[in-house]
Amino acid sequence: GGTSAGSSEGPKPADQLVVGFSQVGSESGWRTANTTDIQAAFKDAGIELKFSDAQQKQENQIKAIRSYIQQGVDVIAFSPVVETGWDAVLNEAKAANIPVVLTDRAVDSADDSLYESFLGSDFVEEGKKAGEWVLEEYKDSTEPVKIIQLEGTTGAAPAIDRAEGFADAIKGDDKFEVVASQTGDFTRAGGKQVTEALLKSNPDANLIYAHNDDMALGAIEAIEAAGLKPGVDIKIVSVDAVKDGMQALADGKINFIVECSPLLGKQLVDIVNQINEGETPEKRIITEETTFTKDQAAEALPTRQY
Ligand code: GYE
Repeated sequence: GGTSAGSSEGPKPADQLVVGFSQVGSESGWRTANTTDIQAAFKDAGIELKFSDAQQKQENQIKAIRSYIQQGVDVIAFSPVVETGWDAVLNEAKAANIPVVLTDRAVDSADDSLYESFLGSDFVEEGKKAGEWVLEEYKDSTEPVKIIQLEGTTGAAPAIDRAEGFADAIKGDDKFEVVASQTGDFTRAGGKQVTEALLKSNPDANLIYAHNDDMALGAIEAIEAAGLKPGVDIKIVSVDAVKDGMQALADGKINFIVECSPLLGKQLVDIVNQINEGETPEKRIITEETTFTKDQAAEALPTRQY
């Protein structure tokens, strides 16, 4: 145990700082890139990073956070697998005087003194961008557009918010109908399985909106197995823009991708340094992101980092 960073004793040298990071899991290409980037950034900064993988289970994250509290780390960072249920453990961190930083995903807590800063994307905006593409793509069509939604992990901020932003964007026009919506847990296997089942009950679906590329890639397999052409018979829009997703977009199997950057490592190190210096980091830091069409994906692929 010891004194936490940014205490009255002043900042610690980088090589004496210890940060505990509880990662969601390794469910997707996005997550793998996020883990790699965070580990590399702390290595570069010469700051020790204790890392644990919660395998998409909240109980594992709570255990990891408790263990970081017990070890008296200087800062705890974590990407909450779901939004709710964090108040107890975050109050324990607060009582131990250990600052907490949220990366990537939000918590749904009324008390925002339980964390110093939240670094990550605006998922509602991402969903909105996906929906706006759909509006544009079908603007000349008078036929109904039947949409299957592949949701991310139930209760996770990106699943809740990407559904909300998308629904908001398309709600003005009755021709758009979400005929089925189920979770594929942000995994390729989940996306494949759910698409297989939902194509049987909705053979006339026109479009799949996947909350991440991995589920879209699983959907592609299911569509092909059903003898249909992904990107043509059934259009696909997804979120992330990881390399495999971008390749499928360049190949015409996905039609549009909204970017969600996993490269949060450098900014997380900056926040940790600010806390260590006794400064107050910004409460909400939003990642900058773009969108990709087929041609833009082909152009970006050769230099894509993740
Ligand atoms: O979009 C998905 C991952 O929380 C933004 O989690 C992240 C999401 C990302 O599994 O691929």
